[in-house]
Amino acid sequence: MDEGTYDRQRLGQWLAGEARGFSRRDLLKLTALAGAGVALAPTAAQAAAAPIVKPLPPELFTVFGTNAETRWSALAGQGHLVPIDRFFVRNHTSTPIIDQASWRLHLTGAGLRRGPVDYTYGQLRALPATTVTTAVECAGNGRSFFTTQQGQTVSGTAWQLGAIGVARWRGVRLATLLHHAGLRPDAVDVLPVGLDPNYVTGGVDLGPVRRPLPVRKALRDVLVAYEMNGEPLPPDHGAPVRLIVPHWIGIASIKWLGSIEVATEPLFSPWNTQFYRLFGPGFPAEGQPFDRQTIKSAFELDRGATLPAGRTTRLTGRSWSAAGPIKHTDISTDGGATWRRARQVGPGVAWQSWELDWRPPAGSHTLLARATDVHGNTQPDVATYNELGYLFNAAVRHPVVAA
Ligand SMILES: Nc1nc2c(c(=O)[nH]1)N[C@H]1C(S)=C(S)[C@@H](COP(=O)(O)O)O[C@H]1N2
Ligand SMILES: [Mo]
Repeated sequence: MDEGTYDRQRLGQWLAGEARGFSRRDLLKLTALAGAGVALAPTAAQAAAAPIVKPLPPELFTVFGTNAETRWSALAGQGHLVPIDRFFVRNHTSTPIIDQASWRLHLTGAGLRRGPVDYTYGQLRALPATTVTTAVECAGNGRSFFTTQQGQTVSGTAWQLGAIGVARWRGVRLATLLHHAGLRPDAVDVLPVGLDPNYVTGGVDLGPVRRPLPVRKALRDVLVAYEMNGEPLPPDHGAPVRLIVPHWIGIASIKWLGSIEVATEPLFSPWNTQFYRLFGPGFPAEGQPFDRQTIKSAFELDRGATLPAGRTTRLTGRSWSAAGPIKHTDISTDGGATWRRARQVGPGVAWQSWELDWRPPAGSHTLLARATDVHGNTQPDVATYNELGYLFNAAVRHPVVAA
């Protein structure tokens, strides 16, 4: 069964009340509360903590409240991986500091024959390790372009294109832990739960950040990760241990992992019902579920950057697709009137770097990059509108000035 089919089946179960965790009635109740304007003060933990621990110098990051996106100009001249000092951070509340020595990962639930099981950090480290180079990308990456490029109103963090990073993650396959704990054949969903403060929004405490995923995906390629780019996972990226769910939207990759429930019935949380569904014209009233990221490209340049007029400049950037490797990227330097194919450089793992030489005449110019992956997915001119501004995949108009 493919991911889309499973999501549709699960949606049917949710609508029929055959699911646990966060029911359709919970959602309706919440929506009514929010409409009544009930407000909750942030908890002491939320109010006191600095949302992000690492330095966020303005040449590397643009900060939005508890979140920080990478400036694409900060990736020029960098290698294939995004160094930790410039990797974007998306926090619903704030980065918790967790004591590695007393930390445990609890595996629980009716889907385990030998559960519940607790793992210490040392026990995880002693299990066979796997390394994977993959992206973490927020579902809302590129969201601001729904408004600035398409004139549409969306809610959520107004990311440009910097809510993505590619790193080398090392850890234990979730499959190894599930089999060790005696995964039952009738297990269907797993629910990873974060140890950061509860998320409070619209006057309601939604509990800890958590989002279920099907056992099928959990067994395929999900990593319980304790290293990032060869270093112990840093606090902002989930220390001591986070999930890495390749190709899926960033919210699947739960940071500060505390427990994983393995259930024999479909599970729901606000993060696969109220959020991270597609709402709006053309979508079902209850929202269309989705899990995978899409296809995008970005120039390693600030928007509005100044380039030397009449001199050859090497334009560089990267393209990526959650569906598979990038086949080619076409570049326009005249607002989409004409296109030239970029030269691909370096490995095409998780994303593909490219470059193109260009001698701009003096004046204002609009650059565009349009990627195509090996399955023929390509970036459209217009992304499909949805109220929460997810999955922006259109080619982004990038203004520069030559002087
Ligand atoms: N526990 C927990 N996990 C979380 C989040 C969070 O706020 N709390 N944010 C999610 C979202 S929305 C994204 S996009 C990624 C971001 O990972 P990063 O901050 O390491 O870049 O983490 C995900 N995992
Ligand atoms: Mo996200």
